[in-house]
Amino acid sequence: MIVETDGDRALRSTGALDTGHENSLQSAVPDQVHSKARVQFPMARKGFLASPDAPQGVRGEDEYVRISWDEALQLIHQQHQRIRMTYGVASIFAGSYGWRSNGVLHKAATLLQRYMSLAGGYTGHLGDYSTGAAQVIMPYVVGSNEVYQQQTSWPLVLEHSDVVVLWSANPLNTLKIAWNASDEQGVKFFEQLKNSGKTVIAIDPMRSETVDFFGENAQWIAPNMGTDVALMLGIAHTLVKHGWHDTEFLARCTCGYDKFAAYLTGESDGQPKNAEWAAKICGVPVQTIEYLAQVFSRNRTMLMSGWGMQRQQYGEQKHWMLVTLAAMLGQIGTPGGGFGLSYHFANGGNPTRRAAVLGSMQGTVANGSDAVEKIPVARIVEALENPGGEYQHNGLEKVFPDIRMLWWAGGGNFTHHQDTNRLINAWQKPELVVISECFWTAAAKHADIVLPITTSFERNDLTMTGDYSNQHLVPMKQVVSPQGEARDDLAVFARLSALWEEGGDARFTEGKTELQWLEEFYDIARKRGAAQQVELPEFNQFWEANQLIEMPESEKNAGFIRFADFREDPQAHPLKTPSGKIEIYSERIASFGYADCPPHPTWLAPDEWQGNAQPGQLQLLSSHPAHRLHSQLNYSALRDKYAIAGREPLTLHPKDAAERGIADGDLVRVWNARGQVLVGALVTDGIKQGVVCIHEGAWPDLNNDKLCKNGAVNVLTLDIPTSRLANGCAANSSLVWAEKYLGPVPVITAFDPPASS
Ligand SMILES: Nc1nc2c(c(=O)[nH]1)N[C@H]1C(S)=C(S)[C@@H](COP(=O)(O)OP(=O)(O)OC[C@H]3O[C@@H](n4cnc5c(=O)[nH]c(N)nc54)[C@H](O)[C@@H]3O)O[C@H]1N2
Ligand SMILES: Nc1nc2c(c(=O)[nH]1)N[C@H]1C(S)=C(S)[C@@H](COP(=O)(O)OP(=O)(O)OC[C@H]3O[C@@H](n4cnc5c(=O)[nH]c(N)nc54)[C@H](O)[C@@H]3O)O[C@H]1N2
Ligand SMILES: [Mo]
Repeated sequence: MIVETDGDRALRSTGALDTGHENSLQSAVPDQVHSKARVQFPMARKGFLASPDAPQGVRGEDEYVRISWDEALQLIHQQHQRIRMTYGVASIFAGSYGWRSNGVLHKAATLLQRYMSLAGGYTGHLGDYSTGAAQVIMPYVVGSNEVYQQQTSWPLVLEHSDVVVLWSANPLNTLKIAWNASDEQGVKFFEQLKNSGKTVIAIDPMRSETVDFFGENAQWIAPNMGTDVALMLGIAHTLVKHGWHDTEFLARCTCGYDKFAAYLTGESDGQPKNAEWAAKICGVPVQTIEYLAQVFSRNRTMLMSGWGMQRQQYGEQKHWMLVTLAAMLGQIGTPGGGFGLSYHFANGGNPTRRAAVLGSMQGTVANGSDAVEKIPVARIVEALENPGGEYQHNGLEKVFPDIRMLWWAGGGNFTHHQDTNRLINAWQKPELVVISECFWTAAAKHADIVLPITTSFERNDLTMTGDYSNQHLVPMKQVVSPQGEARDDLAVFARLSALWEEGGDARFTEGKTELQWLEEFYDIARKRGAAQQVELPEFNQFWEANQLIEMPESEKNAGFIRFADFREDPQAHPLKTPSGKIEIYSERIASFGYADCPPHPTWLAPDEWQGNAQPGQLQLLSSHPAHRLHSQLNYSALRDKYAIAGREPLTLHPKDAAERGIADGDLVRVWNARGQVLVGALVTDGIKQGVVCIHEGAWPDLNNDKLCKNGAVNVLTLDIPTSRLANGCAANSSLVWAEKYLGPVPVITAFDPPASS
């Protein structure tokens, strides 16, 4: 990004890479840095300050008091020591999950863990909210996670694929970000695809930004939410019916197909999973299912899948069945055929460069401790509710630790976690909650101590673009001074390390300043680059120049085909599965005996879905927002691009709107037994009837009636695991009611700092 400044304030920002596609998220820096929602000073909750050993009051209802940095850090240090001594290492939760800000040095959660590793360990987390189900099931099926791996290269897709299927994927929107900086190349490839005349099919209950982008060049097929496994089974059955499946590939490269086939034909349970059966469940007509089977099997077909459909109850089944379908089509390992689970994320498929890759900050100090315990990331509330409780995870018997202290740095857990009201109750349990934040998020407003942190524009850092491509090495020079009393996470944890033990700060920082760290990470890149004949200038020269460096292309990588070696010779290049082949039936998963994760892909009806909705209930989709990164920038002027009647939009079908007397632009109350939110109606035929969408990421803002004035979707979502295999986030599995809102119109207070004295 390029930021213009007058030395004091950030004035304007734009993307540094000219792609011809505006990325709205790159335009909001001035709003971000100078927002009135910034935390200006260290603050403590009144009821906590009154008796820190035995905090009083209710988190979320209390006033805040300004304190000095010294007071804040002393208080944290004393309580951290007390709690660790009294309840043991596992009582300290530092599994702080979240997207933080970009950069190889100022990584908030990593720095928190580094401090905790010096202090003797902590409870951390397993997995993530993004691909909770897919990343656990895929290793059983193909021996690798697939969701965070380089994809068959785009040039090959453009050359060889005839059909590209976007299954639960909205790349136009989700490619705006990457875990590193975005290399911004993905949309260009989708543009070439659009202009190529190839068949593009989008399978999504919502007509996404991507479907709109393709316009007449894509077919949009809208299944009921959560029913993709049934749809895929219907397609698979049709393949078998016509003998269109690739028996040679199945025999040579997969194992367990026969057991799955018995289920598919109904031999094992009496129910053939034919197109008629599937159509009733997924709401896609029989002819369309047959058409898909025909088109997929007669053409070179790439199934590009996003992740929204696995962020659901039984999410594990989705990509297992997708891979099974791809195996039946027999095109895995061909240029342009098979499946890919990361074309919509981080510009997967943009070929990897010959690159000088930066080093980065590590979460453990020398001779430090690691996490002593890890809980599946999306089970945090269950853990708080049920200390000592036994649970299953991925074939293991586990026990929830007794968490007494929680620290979040770089994550927005009050927006990212499901069932906010349940979270707020569980959140009262710990003895100390610390939040390191740039903004007064809902989590900050439910903390005991809030520490004001710099944004990435107030400090120096480095990054690569492209999680897979390593296309550029980028300087991230400080733009403005720290706002208010904000400090870097690095400085905060170095100071706390000094309080923890003599010389702790030197142990934490290894005696290096910010710029010395950056020089070290840069020198690692220089060495790595040299091994690939990529030369970088000296650090000082690079830093002075303040220009990104583009890495050279690699012809070899531009020809990368996922699973090509395996396809050619499965014996010589086995997968890392027990059989070395694609496992359509998994003996290992069978051995766990989980009813919620059977040993081959299976249609399981969710607890809350269209099939058991009461009259008037709608399925709730919470896809990722176009003009935010989750909760980040919710306060910014980008809001004008999406707000309806000043609120978070509720996308709903004209028939669903008419049945409820709701018109476009009306205020709507959406509720279920878990909570209620206020939103603005966006009435459009761009969504499947019976499904409504509220994008994830609006900040919770509950009034006295527990009505969320700001439309935070997780007030409504169900907090259950995908299954006991992965324990992933299952946000997209909820039913809601909706009605036109006629009550007094409350003012949004989400972005106001809390009351203080
Ligand atoms: N209903 C529903 N819920 C979902 C999802 C969904 O699809 N539906 N998606 C899930 C997914 S995939 C994800 S990844 C999560 C995302 O959840 P998060 O990653 O937690 O979301 P962010 O809003 O990016 O939160 C990052 C926070 O870090 C703060 N921050 C930024 N930089 C710094 C820094 O340098 N230091 C410190 N201390 N703080 C910083 C920001 O101000 C912000 O509050 O949400 C999940 N929740
Ligand atoms: N602009 C922007 N980009 C982002 C993010 C962001 O917050 N903002 N977040 C980033 C992060 S952390 C992640 S994990 C990724 C998320 O990437 P994804 O998980 O792929 O994104 P989602 O928007 O949750 O879902 C993608 C599509 O799946 C559809 N979908 C949902 N349920 C179903 C279903 O049951 N069946 C079918 N067929 N389709 C379904 C949704 O309508 C949506 O269009 O995006 C990343 N990119
Ligand atoms: Mo994510």
